[in-house]
Amino acid sequence: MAALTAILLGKIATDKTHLPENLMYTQSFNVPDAPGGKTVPLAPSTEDPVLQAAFDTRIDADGRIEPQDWMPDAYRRTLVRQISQHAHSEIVGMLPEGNWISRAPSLKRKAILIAKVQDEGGHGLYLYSAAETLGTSRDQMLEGLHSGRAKYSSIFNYPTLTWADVGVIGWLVDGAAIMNQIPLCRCSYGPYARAMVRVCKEESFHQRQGYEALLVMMSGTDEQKAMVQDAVNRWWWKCLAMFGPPDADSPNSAQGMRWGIKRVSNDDLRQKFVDATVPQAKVLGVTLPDPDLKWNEERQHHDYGQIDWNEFWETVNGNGPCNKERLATRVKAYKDGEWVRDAALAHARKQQARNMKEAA
Ligand code: FAQ
Repeated sequence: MAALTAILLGKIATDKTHLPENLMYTQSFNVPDAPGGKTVPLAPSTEDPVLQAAFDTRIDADGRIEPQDWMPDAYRRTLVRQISQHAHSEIVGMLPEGNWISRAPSLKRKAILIAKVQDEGGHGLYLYSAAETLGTSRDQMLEGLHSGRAKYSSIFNYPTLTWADVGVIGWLVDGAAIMNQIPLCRCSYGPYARAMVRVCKEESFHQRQGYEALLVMMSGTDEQKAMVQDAVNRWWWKCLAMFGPPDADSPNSAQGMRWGIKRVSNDDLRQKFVDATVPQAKVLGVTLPDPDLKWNEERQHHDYGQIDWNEFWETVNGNGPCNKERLATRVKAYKDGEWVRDAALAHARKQQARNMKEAA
């Protein structure tokens, strides 16, 4: 148990598991850009050539773009798309785990879960704020979500059937989210990059709490162990799909990487996630449900089996098991909160009028 605790704290590797230092938790996964990662030619631009050249120079020098800076329309649109989808994922992502707050097995677990779900709401707020700096309003973004036009992460359209699902979401879903988001801390758009620093710190804690909850269950009864294994079986492939389609089928990747918005490709992040998770599963004592999963000495990576991309696209396009329920819950929450928003606005208007009167 002492060794497990040490691993959990991310401090040491054990002889038994050969976990390299810091491999357990992914706060440290700041991946250098692949050499040649910027070889994609610039898309032909219809923008002002002088402004465009200054923008390109800044991007090539790995500089940051800030809200007041000139930027091509396509760059702005890509950021609004990605950041708003990311924000939607955070607030829809509150729902599967929120479902277990009233049924958490102890006061301690309930308090942790409430804090985690609240953190996810906070991440949504930082991200909506970052997207607003690009000139889009929160109402516009929420309208996109509520009408089904905007996407959010596929992973949140699956049900949380048992308490073990909550632990597995922390371990694997937050784990995959961190793997994807650490490189976003170096995104070329300043407000997004800065929001991600705090988000990643919190997500790392989320992952640890999920893993710790699973470790406790895996030292329990046979039923508890079976419950964890069942949850891992149901979530594993969905987590691999979270990273998005294979690079060859990813229409946005090349340009996103050229602009320094994405830093690491969908497939490379997925591979990193698999490589990091295999030793964690071993420590936990669960089997990852993939008969093709094995270490490839030549590639120095794990090989893994085929992801069901048909299922992924069905889910992304609104036909997953919980899509309708998730969207209906968000729409209802928005409607139910209308009087709070109205009251807050009325209060702000009154305060502003009072301040103006005092200043006059
Ligand atoms: N689900 O060309 P690409 C979290 C769409 S936060 C649904 O590769 P891109 C925290 C994609 O939007 C999880 N749709 O696109 C948490 C595009 O459609 P579009 C969310 C997906 O943008 C934990 C189309 O497929 N994280 O978990 C998915 O270059 C626990 C083609 O794809 C982020 O949003 C998917 N999985 O790369 C909360 C991170 N994958 O827009 C609660 C930021 C792809 O053209 C509990 N986002 N699509 O109509 C990103 O890094 C990128 O946007 C990717 C997609 C990697 C998600």
